[in-house]
Amino acid sequence: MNRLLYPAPSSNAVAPEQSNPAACADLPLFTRYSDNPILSGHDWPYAVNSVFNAGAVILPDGNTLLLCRVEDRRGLSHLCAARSENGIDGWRIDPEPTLMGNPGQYPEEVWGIEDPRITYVPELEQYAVAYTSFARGGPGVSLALTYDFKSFKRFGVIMPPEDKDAALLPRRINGYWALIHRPMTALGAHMWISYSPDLQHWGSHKVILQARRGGWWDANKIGLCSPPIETPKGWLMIYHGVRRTASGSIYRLGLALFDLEHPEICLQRGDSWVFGPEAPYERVGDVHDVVFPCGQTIGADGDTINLYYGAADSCIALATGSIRCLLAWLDANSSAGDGTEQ
Ligand code: BMA
Repeated sequence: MNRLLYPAPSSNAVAPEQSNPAACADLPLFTRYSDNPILSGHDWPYAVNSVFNAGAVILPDGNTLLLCRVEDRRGLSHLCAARSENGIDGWRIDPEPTLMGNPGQYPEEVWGIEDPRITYVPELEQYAVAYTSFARGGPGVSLALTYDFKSFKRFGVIMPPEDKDAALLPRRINGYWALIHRPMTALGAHMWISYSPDLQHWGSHKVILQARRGGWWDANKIGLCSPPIETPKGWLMIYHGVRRTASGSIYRLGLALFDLEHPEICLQRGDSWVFGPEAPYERVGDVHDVVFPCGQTIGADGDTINLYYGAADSCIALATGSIRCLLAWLDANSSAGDGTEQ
């Protein structure tokens, strides 16, 4: 059994030292929790279809909060918070939806809201939740701020359709807020960064990572998973690549590292995927062959990463790894630059 005991993680700081990077540069980089999945629709206090793709954060009291995407029995999604002391079990789930689409005021949310990414922003002393708002025009990116995951200040759509897979960086870059997102453009489905003075008005848009082409695992469509992790070597980003096959798409995860003060510059990009659907709950569900993290927490040691991911669009699972090992693996297994020359 690979059941792991977790200390209550208390900080999101990442330890600066790499003690023995070579010792952990091999796959697998993530270990699945033995009692996965940790949450599913059966756990919910009200009738739902499925629960998946959750944002994650450690609260000041040490509890882990997951802001889960819940698909109701009409097929529309909302967000619902679940809290746990150890981040594994004993989840206390809000008795009602925590954040619902509000199409009266925000018509872009008429078909629901999905896939939240949470960033704690020390300057604002609030959490920023970037989520997908879904309406006739397609998916767009919306933003809300909250102190407590009870009341939310909504900014409405900050990136118009078609756009999704967004997360805010936790601090300003050269005086501007920075958002990673994935617009669909004539160029394809690539990851971009945009900057804003006030979180409402966005510009200076730049592509930061392109989907590869041909037979690559991340050909044609990629997107950010959980929010970028600030490490001494750069912003570590876990991203998904979508491989289209004759029997459907396979969602797998890869790693890339970006410059700390110029996050549009990709320093390293892993060649192979580091995590993909293998377990039965990842392979079979409402959408087969999907692993889709929207959040992680960092352990008290500053190194352990607890990755929370939606599995097969049906449940939430947990896998753990080491940030030092992820960085060491990138050193040993990346193409120069952003890897799109291949
Ligand atoms: C993506 C997103 C995710 C979903 C995935 C697989 O485009 O919509 O919410 O988990 O597809 O269906």
